[in-house]
Amino acid sequence: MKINVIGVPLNLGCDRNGVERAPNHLRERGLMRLIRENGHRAFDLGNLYVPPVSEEDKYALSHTMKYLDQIVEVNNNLAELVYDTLRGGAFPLVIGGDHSLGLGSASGVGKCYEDFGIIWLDAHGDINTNETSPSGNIHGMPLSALMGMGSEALVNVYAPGNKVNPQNVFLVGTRSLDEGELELIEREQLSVYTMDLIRSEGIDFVAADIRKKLKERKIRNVHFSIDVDSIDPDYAPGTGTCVPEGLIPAEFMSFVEDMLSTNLVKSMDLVELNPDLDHGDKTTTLCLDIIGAITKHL
Ligand SMILES: [Mn+2]
Repeated sequence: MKINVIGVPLNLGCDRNGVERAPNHLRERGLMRLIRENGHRAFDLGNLYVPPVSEEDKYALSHTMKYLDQIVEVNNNLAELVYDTLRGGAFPLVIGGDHSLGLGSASGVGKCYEDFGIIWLDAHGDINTNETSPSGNIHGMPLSALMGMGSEALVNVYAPGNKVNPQNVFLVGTRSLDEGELELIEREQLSVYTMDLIRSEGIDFVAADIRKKLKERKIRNVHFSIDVDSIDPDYAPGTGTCVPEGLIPAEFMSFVEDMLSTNLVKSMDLVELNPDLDHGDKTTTLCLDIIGAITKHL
């Protein structure tokens, strides 16, 4: 398969330094070689440009969303690059950077496949809006914006209006939700597979249920967005918003392989690795293992 690696050195969505170093950090530890060893034609498209901005301008455009202007700009460019990659018959592998980039990558997928679904593997919901977000950090808002909720500036990135039907969204590994997010889940009847559910029913049950729903809803294309914080902090400490009681790596890998075995996954994000917060190279090594496992099954 032809794989285009797209680096997004974006930290404005989490408002914390370090995560922007992840794409190059992974490259320096053999990212491209690893993908090619699994038999793919892999191209490194480099890093997207992130406009410089001073901290005192973080609320320049909005008093509820930090760095709105810059994040919209980066996501608009990312969407186009993902769209072009798909149109060119390649698989976009987007390396973050913070999770606000999910808005751009899934928007690019949505232009290519109108009826696509999203699997969001994450400790958090990332479905706050600018009105419900306790922090104003946009990395907590991309998934609601993709469903057409919240700030118009985010909803209308790349193309006007919502990009994905809430029925086609699957949250997995969830264990930290804000009040507004809980309300949105209830209102939209979102498919949420919490850690509590995974602990009681097992990760294989969750994967089977998602496969069933993908089939029932006739979803033939999936964007798979992976936040490193879905994994338990004992194994993946190098990320900005750790939440205890996460997936152990074996469960994580099993779920990822199960989803890839559907052959419906057309693009992926791997986000929120922060080398500055890592214990040695523990989380980086795990991320490389994950990318190895992903590309083995593509
Ligand atoms: Mn996230």
